Amino acid sequence: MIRVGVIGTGVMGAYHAHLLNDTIAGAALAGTFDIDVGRAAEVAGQAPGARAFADPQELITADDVDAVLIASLDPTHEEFVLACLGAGKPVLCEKPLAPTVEGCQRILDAEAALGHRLINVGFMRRHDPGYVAVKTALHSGEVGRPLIVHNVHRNPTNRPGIPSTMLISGTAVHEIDILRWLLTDEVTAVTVHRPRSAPAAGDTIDPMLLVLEMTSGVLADIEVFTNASYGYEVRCEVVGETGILTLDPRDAVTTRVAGTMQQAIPGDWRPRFAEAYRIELQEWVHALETRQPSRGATAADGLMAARVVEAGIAALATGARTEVSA
Ligand code: ISE
Repeated sequence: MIRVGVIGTGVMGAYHAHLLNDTIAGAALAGTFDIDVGRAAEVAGQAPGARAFADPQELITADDVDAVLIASLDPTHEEFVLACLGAGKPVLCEKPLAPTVEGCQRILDAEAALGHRLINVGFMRRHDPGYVAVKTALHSGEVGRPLIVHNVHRNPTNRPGIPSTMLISGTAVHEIDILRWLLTDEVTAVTVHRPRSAPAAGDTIDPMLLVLEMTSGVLADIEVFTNASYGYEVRCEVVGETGILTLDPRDAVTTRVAGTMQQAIPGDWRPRFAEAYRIELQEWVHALETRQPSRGATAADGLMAARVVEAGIAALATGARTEVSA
């Protein structure tokens, strides 16, 4: 049984805590920490045997915590991941690994100095059955080599006043990671185009369109629109030399009724990626139980994503094509 401590019990931390308690075989929720003490206690209170810690370092070093899941605010990730490495505890950190390239590099160096892998980054789409099927089909060669990848990432609403850079660091970062993984390729340069913004976006630049150049010569575009009103939607289409691969919505049922053809659209990412989150956690726990490396994203993947995000943020500010730092 892997006893997991969860740091940060906001939306995602509480979601993971419930999965660990109810669904994941071989795991138990051992404890929680949150700056909102009441919230940490509430989440721990739903799992028999779990307790709320008053101090995150205490949770990380506790004898009855075997592994740590970090879902706290982005700027806290580096400190907590480094503390996990210091305590020799495996850690699954929600994206981003750290908000800056330098922070990710410090983490990578600390893990390398330990000599064995302890870090996983929560890029859950790598575990989504739909994305896995697209990757399998692509690598089977049935559509030839990839030429272009179109991506769409839409949320119904975003927090008012959110910095425009967050559309790259918090939203497009999922596509950035999935493109690297899907194509087994690296991003070399980013350009960000900004159309007229939606009124609902206020002062935020939203939507925006990123164009990513890959080492192989593949071009990828990512539409990010976080105030799209109508629902949560993620799309991916790979244009190959001899055919097209399209990611289909999860569990889609089309209803034909009263002269219409309809499909429900989820309100946020949790129903869309429920299976991805479950598989991600289950595989992480299984890998820890069997002492095997898990196939989730590594600290190096977290660093590569941060480099592309950094280039994207610079490209947004200048409007220029920006090369990704090596
Ligand atoms: C959110 O920040 C996430 O990280 C989710 O995974 C993503 O799918 C969602 O669109 C983002 O807003």
